Amino acid sequence: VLEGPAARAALTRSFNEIPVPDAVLARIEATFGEQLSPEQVVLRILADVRDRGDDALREWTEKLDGARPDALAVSADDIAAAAVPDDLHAAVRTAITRVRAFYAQQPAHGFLTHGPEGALGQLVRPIGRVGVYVPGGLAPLISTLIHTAVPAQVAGVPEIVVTTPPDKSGRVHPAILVAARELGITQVYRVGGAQAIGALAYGTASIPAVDKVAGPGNLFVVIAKRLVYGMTGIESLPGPTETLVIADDSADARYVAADLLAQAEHLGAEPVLVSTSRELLVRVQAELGGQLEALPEPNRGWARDSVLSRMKVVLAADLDEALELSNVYAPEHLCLLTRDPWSLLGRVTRAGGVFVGEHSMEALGDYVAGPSHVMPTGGTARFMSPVNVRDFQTIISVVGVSEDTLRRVGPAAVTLARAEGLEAHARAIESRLPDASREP
Ligand code: HSO
Ligand code: ZN
Repeated sequence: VLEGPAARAALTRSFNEIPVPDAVLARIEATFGEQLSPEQVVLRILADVRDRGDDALREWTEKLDGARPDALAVSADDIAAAAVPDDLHAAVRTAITRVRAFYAQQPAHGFLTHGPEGALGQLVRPIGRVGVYVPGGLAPLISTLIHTAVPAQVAGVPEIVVTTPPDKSGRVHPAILVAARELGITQVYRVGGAQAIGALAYGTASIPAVDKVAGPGNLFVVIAKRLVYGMTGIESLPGPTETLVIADDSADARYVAADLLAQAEHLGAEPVLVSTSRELLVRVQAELGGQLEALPEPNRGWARDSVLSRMKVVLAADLDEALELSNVYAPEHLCLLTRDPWSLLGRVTRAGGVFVGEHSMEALGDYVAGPSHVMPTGGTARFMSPVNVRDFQTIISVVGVSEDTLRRVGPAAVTLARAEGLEAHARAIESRLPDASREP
């Protein structure tokens, strides 16, 4: 249990390098026969996809995912035929409806002020083609497709391209295909990891290059997104998940433990518990042990790894200190399990999402609450936001001033242009100014 300055130090992140788990380094060595950094691996993969297109995608998929899909594109017939049990199909629809209703409320319009000044404003336009990365591997994240594609659709994006890693037999989970069909998405490709990001950035014979790539991924996906940024847009860098729970003595230890474990079962997750009550910490510890043992495999193993290797437990002097530590950490998810959770909201300055009270568990937010579960991780909540409508739009500035305005402010522009030594700028302005307002 950490306290005071030690707690602060443990929750302060380093942004000089992305931490690389030992298991990842071991896997790189096993795959490549030499110790490369994740960044070196990603550079190799990206260059290969850029140079050799689909052939490179097939080879990396075989090497890294152990699958050899017949075709990279999922056929229209396969998307049309995908079927899941009725309750799952209905749940997919519920999630889509609720996420759509949430983003329909996001103000995302431009403005154009007409007046004696003329007109100045901003046009808002949807991005043309967006690539959505849907993590697969251990858990096929059906909800991630919904939580990324729906805000893009609300923004007006006309074309969405989905990439997701295939399972060992080369297939995409039918529920991902059902969700794509419900969303009206027709382009789904069986490719994941850095190679998928490369395909979306450069384009290949089968996969079109996109204007922006969105969606969470593992360390390799995050690094690939950083490296292709500029060639294509990226929405943010969502990576391994983390949850910080603030609990006081009134919190129900069963819920605190359940919420920590819900995120701990994501591979590489970092659960953090900050409490003002030593007594609660003791109760949560007992609950965690019991609930962990009760989980089925393989989830128990994933959750245990997160709890044993990354979980942090902090005893805070009071709720003020708890919030201060949370703001330093800038968690992807902040869960408030306290007597009066709403009273804390005003002191939250850095987090991807805040989950207020025991009815608003983060796991609900992962699926059907409304806001996208794609949120900034790794402390990037200092400068990034959850996926939202604005991520999928651009702004175009509009300048259309009146002659009157030109006369009034033109001379200042001429002066600035000459101060910058840019004579042609000065003359372009001056040529439209009446002699009287010209500078001597
Ligand atoms: N909690 C994860 C998202 C997710 N959970 C998808 C379940 N499915 C990262 O925020
Ligand atoms: Zn989750």
